[in-house]
Amino acid sequence: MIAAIDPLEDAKDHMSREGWCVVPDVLTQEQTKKVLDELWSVAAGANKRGEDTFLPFLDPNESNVRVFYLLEHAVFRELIQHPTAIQMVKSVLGENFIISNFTANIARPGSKSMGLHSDQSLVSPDPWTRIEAMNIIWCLTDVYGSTLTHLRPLLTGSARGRKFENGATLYIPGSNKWERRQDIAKNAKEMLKPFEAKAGSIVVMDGTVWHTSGANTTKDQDRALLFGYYTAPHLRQQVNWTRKLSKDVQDSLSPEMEEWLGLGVTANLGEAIMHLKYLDDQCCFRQVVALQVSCHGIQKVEGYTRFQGRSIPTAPRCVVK
Ligand SMILES: O=C(O)CCC(=O)C(=O)O
Repeated sequence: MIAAIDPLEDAKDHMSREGWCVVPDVLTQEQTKKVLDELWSVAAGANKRGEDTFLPFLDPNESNVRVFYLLEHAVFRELIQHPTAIQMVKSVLGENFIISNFTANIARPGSKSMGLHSDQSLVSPDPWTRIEAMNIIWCLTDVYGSTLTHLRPLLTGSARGRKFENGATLYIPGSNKWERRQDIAKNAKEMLKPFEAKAGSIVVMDGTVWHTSGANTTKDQDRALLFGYYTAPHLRQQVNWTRKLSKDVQDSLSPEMEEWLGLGVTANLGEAIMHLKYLDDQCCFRQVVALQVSCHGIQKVEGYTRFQGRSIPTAPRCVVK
């Protein structure tokens, strides 16, 4: 019997080996167009309010259009909690994560590469020994590129006809193993390869992969990508959502989204709640584990309680039979 192929399981497998994967057809053509239209409209609104869509510290010229604070808009709130995206996020970061940022980068013809970086290196110091950050990159246009542009004259047939470089994100294979800045290869620039994907796909990239935006060398094709940035809950978010999201939006959010955006009154209490128990209970816990093994007369009773909208195990209690 031929085993059924689960594309998402394949993607997760690729992810764990390479630090990235492509999941195709997450959005239909129609949905993709709707999101792209909304993106341009949000960008126009930002410009009208005098907000910058070009940041010189990020991009070498104004052909990159950056759109920030997408979560103020319903379409993008839907995307950040899209079930496929969340499934991929949980497969990398586990059940507990927060949303750090959600932005767009439209690389228009003439745009050039930003600085090489890994997303985790932007929010936490080295060594980066485990994955604590990741991006879900929504492709609103096809993205394609080639580091072999110089070979183009040598290509034949359809390969020659193929268009090169609409600014696909460029990444370095194996860079997810670099743990410190001194591990960055001297010839990093020559090692770059493009992520290629069709419009409507997501590229999932863990935060330890070193990458940059590609140069868009086409005459007339925009490359539009959204970057949904998720991290482990102990890393400070890039955006203070409490400050930035309007009251209307904050009031409309589900308890789950409130938690993912870190909008609760408490912030980094997760580990404290999980691991701080009264000393007597901690001693008892050890005893319980020991006694459970020998099937003695004590039971460990574990329950779950809600705290700040979150399910947490209660401290183990002992019941003497
Ligand atoms: O636009 C891209 O391809 C990459 C953007 C990026 O890595 C960033 O903005 O941090």
